[in-house]
Amino acid sequence: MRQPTVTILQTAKALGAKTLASAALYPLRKALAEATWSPDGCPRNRLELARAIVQPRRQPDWRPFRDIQETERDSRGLVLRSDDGQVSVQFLAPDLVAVEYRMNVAGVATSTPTYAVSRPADQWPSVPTVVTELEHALLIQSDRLVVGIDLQDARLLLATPSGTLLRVDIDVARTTGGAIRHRTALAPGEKLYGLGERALPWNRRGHVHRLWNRDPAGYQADDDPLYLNIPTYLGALYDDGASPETYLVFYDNAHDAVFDLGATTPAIAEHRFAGGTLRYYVAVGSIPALLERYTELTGRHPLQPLWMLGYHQSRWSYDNEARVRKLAQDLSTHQIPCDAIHLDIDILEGFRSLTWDQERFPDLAGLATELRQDGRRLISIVDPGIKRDLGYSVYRDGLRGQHFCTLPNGRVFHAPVWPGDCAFPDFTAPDTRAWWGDQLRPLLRAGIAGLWNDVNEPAAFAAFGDPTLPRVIRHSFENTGGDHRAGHNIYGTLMARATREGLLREQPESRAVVISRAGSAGLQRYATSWTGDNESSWESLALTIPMVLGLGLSGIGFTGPDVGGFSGVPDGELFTRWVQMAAFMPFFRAHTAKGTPDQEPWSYGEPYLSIVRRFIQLRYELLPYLYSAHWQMCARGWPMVRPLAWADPADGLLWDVDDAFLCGDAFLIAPVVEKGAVSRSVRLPQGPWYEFWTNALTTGREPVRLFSPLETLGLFVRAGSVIPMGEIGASSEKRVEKFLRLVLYAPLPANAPDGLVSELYEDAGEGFAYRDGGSRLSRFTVSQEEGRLGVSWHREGAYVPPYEHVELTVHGLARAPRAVYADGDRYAIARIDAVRHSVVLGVPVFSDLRIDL
Ligand code: MIG
Repeated sequence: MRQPTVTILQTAKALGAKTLASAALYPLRKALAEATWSPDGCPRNRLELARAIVQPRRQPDWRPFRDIQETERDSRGLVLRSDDGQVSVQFLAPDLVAVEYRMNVAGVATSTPTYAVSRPADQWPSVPTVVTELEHALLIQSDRLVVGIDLQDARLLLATPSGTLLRVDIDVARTTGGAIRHRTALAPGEKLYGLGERALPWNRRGHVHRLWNRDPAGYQADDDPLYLNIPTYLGALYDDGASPETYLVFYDNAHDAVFDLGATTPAIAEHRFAGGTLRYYVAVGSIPALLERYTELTGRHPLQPLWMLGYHQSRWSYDNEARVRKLAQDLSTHQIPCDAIHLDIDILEGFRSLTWDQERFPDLAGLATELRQDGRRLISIVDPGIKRDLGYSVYRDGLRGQHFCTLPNGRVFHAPVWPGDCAFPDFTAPDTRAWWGDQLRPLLRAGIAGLWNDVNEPAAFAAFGDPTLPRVIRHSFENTGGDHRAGHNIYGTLMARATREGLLREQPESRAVVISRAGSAGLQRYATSWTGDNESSWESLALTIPMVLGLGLSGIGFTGPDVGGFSGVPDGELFTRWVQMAAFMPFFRAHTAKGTPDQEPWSYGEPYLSIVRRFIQLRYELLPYLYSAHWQMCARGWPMVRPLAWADPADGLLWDVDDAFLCGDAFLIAPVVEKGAVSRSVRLPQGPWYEFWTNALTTGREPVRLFSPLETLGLFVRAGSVIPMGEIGASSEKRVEKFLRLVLYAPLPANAPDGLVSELYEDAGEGFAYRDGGSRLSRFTVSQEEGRLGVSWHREGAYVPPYEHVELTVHGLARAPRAVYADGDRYAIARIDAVRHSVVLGVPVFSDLRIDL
């Protein structure tokens, strides 16, 4: 039996008969709304209405786009015109091109504003290109990309200057209804990655993907779609032996879409959109370069406060003050570091969003202050649906200000969610976003430090069918007008935007913490996310890796799973394995459904508690490293959780690994994802790599079997890395930063990675002083010559950290060093660990370190 059913039944009791009845009726109400209004928002007559109900969907009749009659060169590329419309090719950078087909379709509005792109074409520097005219074709090229255009059927191909074909069109077509289809040819060895959050293997080729945000009410492997869909994917054209050519394509169209990536026909990728414009971007380059470009276009995560990287404890729900206090007490008793406690919907007054129950939380502000003494913060859930209740000020106010989504006749539309019938703010309206931000004030003034945006697909309770708003619902689109077909997928993104903007207005000194379940391309500018209602099962644990990888390759780098699983009950072993893995993912939160037993680190007794504590502590020791990896994400769009192929793209076998991942530049995590298993095998990228617990060395590019009993996690460190570490504390704020710990993994003479650079980013961990020089970037370069190991430490930026000394550990030395010099002065070795070939010593902050062997 599927476990989510249990959850629904359990929660049904809490809902009451009225909401249940309205969920049962909702699919009919929705169908009726959709049939009553034609796509352009006009009421239908009775005959049409009858037809629309009886025959809701006609088969689309695709018409290809063809025959270009006129070409016009402009500063970035070309515009080509035909009777069917026009095509433009614009270079934004030598390695990034935008292609747009504007197809004439009578009576169909084809464009709504883009909410994905944050840097439009006119904000990119111009790119020198060369155009070559051939008989029935044109070539336009930069020094990185060639676009070829067939003038007869208006098809494109994209290639590298050396002739590798990246994307080859089969055709571009549309229907009279305004649907679009773009088909491209797939090469035999081509692999495809991304598309946001999917319960599918990491390589998306061979699957049909729907891009329509959906609350699946619990999901398992292969369920599609889920909450957060992104029309972006990365292609790797692997040709035995060499590094593959990699490209990224992003379709800037948030309509309902289906991407059939070689499922129906292995050699064809078919991209169908229910409406909008066919505008896509293609970039070429290495994986890191592609993510840099993609996030230059659609934006990056803003820096999170350091405490967001701490451990979060959640459940549905810690539903009264005494329970939250008890939790905080338990965290202290069991010495579990923790930075945030989450409050779920049971804190609300009758499920009214943005409120809290005064009886169960009589002094929320007092509670928040009390928790802060240990450096712990409260995060509160905020749902978009506003209960239909004239006695509830948010509803009254929203009605008065016309902030809710309406039917084409202007009437506010209501759909059932937790509180019963709800109205939905229209976040595509600028004044509604501002209004929403103001509604957050009471929660923020009560000391809530972060907001968790749930059910913003948006989800509605429907006994069957698509559990969301009808497609005819009207949206403002910055006052240009449009409907839910275009407004659905961006709903979560814009709710997150309104939330972030509200937070920044109310607390201009704090980095706004927003966690959003749903979203679309560009969500990363406003929020972090998590992988929704997973299951307490080993399958679900394993699925976390491809899900987080896929999100990261789609620009959403700050995510993580409900640790332990949301629905169902993990045993101590499963919970422990989950903690171990998620300790290396950006969002590290234990969470579980209503009605399940306690799912806290101490819920399983020993030996689990000690192991779990050790890993949460390790997370805190690694905060300087993790914060730096998170900074790379914010500065360059590199996700913290990366595929193994990132480190060694030339190794073709790594492109299929989705049961291991990299965390930042230095760590590789190969967790056990099978019940009872104490070992597993993994193929490492080119090394050498140190096994973390033993310092045993592995060269990489061959499968290794690793012994991983429950006390350990498969964890490797890249040779030549310098890992910055700190101390453990009750929370990130309570750590003592008397000195920095630098852990150096010596490169090996055999294949010393030449000039491998490790980065350490530091700032105050909160606030915006980093924007005015209040940050510091350190670069460590390790070099090795005969009998000598050198570390150079280059620092940039004015931030002054609280320490002056460094505790340096060097692993992997063949023998005890003869002498160690920091900036010319000799320092004594404090400890030698002969088993792990390590030495430890204290040195001041240095620029040059020399170890004589
Ligand atoms: O309809 O707020 O994914 O984390 O605990 C379910 C209750 C609503 C879904 C979220 C989950 C949360 C739950 N929510």
